[in-house]
Amino acid sequence: MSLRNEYRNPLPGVPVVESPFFERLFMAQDPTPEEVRIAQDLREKGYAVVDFPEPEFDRLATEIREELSGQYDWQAWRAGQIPSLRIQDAWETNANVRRIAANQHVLKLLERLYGRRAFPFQTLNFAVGTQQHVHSDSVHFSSIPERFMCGVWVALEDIDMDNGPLMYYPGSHKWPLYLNEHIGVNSQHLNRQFAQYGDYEYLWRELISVHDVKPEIFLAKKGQALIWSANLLHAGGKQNDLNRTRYSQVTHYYFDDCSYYTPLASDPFYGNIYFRNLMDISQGGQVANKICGHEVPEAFIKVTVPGKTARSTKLPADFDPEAYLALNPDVKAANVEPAEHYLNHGQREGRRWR
Ligand SMILES: O=C(O)CCC(=O)C(=O)O
Ligand SMILES: [Fe+2]
Repeated sequence: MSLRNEYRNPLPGVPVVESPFFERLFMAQDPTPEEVRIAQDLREKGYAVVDFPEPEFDRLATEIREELSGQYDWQAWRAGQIPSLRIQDAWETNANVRRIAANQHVLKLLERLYGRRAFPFQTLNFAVGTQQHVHSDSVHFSSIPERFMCGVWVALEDIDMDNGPLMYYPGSHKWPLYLNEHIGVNSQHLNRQFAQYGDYEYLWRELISVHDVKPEIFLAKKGQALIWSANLLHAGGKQNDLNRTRYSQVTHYYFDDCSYYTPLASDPFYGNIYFRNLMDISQGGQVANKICGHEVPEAFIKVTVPGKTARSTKLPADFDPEAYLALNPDVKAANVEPAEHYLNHGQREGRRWR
């Protein structure tokens, strides 16, 4: 009987690579020296660099660049009107993008690192640097139990200091997940979605400063990939040369048997959970939200849709339908019942009624 069968993991809800029982759990799988190196890098630094395990990578990279280049708005980018050029979920129409996202060696590796089956759920294809502010993906994509998410970023051409390299802060993945309640925001009372994002950016800058961590820069060669942990702080470096491209693909992965949600728009103990309705890119089909082997009841997912609890079901005592329509000409033009509109939409949108 193998060690794996004898040892009962006391924390199955913590990714193996981030578990206090890592040594025992990971080693029981008889990893190769390369797998041990990757696991230790992820555990200690929050990222690991690998050669993308696809023998035809060069051909795929060239084809993806050719196939997608016409879909970007180069004019707006060169005019400085948009911060980057990206296509979300190109896997839906592009077989090469899908093939990279669903690479079997990557999926197998992630399964061994995390202790659960991995599945790709989103792709982003960039033509230039993202120049994204430093951030943790955990405010966008998180899971219960937490940290069962990772990104795999791969260079579709050589990257240097002038075409917006990826940057990251080693060790920052070990910090707690700081969510709405920690930054003192109830997302249901913001006047627009994600309005608190600037508060997160301020927090991340302050954390970097107080921990005195220095960024590392990934000067990737075509075909080199970087796996990052859910909570690793990372950013897109400045693109100094606007005439250059920086073709890259990011695939975001989740793991089986979790609930998947967006913390930015969730305040669970206030009754709002932005559950995600995911597609498994590798196998097709929807992925159910689960907790410890049980599907989250549909009724719970419905009733916790953000926006519901912040709504009052009563009209203000002095609500005047005529005044409401006069103050909101678009509502009037839509020819809807004013009181109903106010209760279902207007109050959340912060519309005036007097
Ligand atoms: O490619 C980059 O510069 C950053 C991408 C990123 O942050 C992400 O996809 O999560
Ligand atoms: Fe990110």
